[in-house]
Amino acid sequence: MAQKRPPATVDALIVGAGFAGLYMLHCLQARGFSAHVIELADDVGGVWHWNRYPGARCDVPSLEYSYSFSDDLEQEWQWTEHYAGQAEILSYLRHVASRFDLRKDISFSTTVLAATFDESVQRWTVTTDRGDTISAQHCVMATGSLSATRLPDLPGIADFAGEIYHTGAWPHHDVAFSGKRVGIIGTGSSGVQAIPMVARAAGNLTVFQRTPNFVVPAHNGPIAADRRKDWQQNFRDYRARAKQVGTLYEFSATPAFAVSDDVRTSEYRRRWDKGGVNFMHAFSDLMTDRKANETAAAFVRDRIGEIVHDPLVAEQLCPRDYPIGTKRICVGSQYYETYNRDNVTLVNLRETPVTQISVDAISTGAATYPIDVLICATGYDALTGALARIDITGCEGERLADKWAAGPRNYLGLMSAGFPNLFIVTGPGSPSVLVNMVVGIEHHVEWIANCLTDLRDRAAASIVPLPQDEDGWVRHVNDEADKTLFPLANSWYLGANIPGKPRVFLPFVGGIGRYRAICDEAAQSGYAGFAIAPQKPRKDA
Ligand code: NA7
Repeated sequence: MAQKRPPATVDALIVGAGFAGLYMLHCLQARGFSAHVIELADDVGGVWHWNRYPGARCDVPSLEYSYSFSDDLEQEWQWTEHYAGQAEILSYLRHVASRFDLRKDISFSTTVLAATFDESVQRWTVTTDRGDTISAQHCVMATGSLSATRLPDLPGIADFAGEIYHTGAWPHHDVAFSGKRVGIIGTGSSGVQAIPMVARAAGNLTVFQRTPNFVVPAHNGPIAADRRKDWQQNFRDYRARAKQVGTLYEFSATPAFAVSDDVRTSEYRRRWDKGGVNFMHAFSDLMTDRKANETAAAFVRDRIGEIVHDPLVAEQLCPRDYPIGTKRICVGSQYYETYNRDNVTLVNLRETPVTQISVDAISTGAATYPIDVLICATGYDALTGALARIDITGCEGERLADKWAAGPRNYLGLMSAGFPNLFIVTGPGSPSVLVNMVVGIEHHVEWIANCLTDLRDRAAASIVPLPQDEDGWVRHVNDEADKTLFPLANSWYLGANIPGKPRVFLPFVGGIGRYRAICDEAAQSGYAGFAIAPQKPRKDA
């Protein structure tokens, strides 16, 4: 099918047609800007286009993991389950694209290769793999926080001759598991969701686990009629609160040791029985006090011991060397129960690392496992990976990749000094993956759209953060992380999953409410911390 080509000149070029890119396009068009989206995939959806692995679903409740900008959309779209599956979220995004007539301004199946800032005209020149060259006053990177997939660098993996899939780049055809010997590497959120589904379908399943994760039950199901009615009547209040807190969990103001052991355990039990990430908000100090955190970790380990029949397997599944929540907590359905199945084997790679992958098997020091289908649930180059795949060059020929070689540097997570008119949605230095992504996205998109409108009103050519304010923000992001337990885990929040990636805590842990206030203040103060350049008078004027 012939693809729509981008215009040669545009006010704003947006990269990515997921939740962020679609809303950015809608917002800018509503304000009278010319805007165009370049999207790698052949349709909208972002990560929900790619993550089609069995069991893929969002672990933020669907009523909240959706746009709040349109009351009509809110009322007309009916989510079926408390936690929506991938197919339903993708249908929603397709519906949004059609309802707001967005596809006409999206070039699909097109990869942005490079973006270069031309200081003489204060514009970006963007090139694509289809030979397009676009001149844009502004560039918005809506490239996703968890979109740059990563295969494990295990010896011999390139020799494997069976079917091999990454959960984040799943094929669009059905994958047949029946009677097959399936191996899965990785036990993060994606592995935890896929493992029970694949175990039911496969001949046998071998799970290769490097680090066990804490998994709380989802207890997913249809949205109850009274819940739906309550949401439809009160959604404005709920959405307003979500803008301050992210997801509407039951946040506790009580420290873990302010209550008796019995009261604490029954609170964990109540939240466990209810399901979801809400578990992590049982007490106010779980992410700041190691001993408090350990009470929650011990509760989950006790549940693992109860659920998993084989005590040796249960022990292998128990995380012991990092605080709960410092690697992203997983939400599962029948995850631990799956290890009671006769056709499931757990291999602990800490004890017996992979020594060789051959054409049809994975070997560890202790055994060889014949494999027909290999699933890599091995995660992403988080927050910076998708940006790093584009060759971005700012003022004085500086490349973003070089500037960020020792860790990302930006102001408010939104813009980087030396790269005028380049905006990043939910990137490093913003709350990003620590809050409901859609809440974060709506905030960024609206801030950027307001900023572009202010610039137009002032007849300004460009905006760029000041280096000293950027330095202050980078320090603040690190200081905030250091007040928490997060730095104690080797997580992708710190880039620890990518060999050679600098160990820097990437998202802003200070909360979306505080972050929102800081960004609002920057805008209301006339963009303190930024330099705004006027348009140069035209030669013919
Ligand atoms: P994650 O959370 O990064 O999980 C990746 C898993 O893969 C994790 O268990 C890793 O172990 C494991 N892994 C990665 N590389 C290897 C190698 N080389 N050998 C063995 N095991 C490996 O990615 P997900 O896709 O599950 O989830 C990402 C987020 O997407 C999720 O939190 C949601 O927000 C959506 P490790 O822990 O590094 O030892």
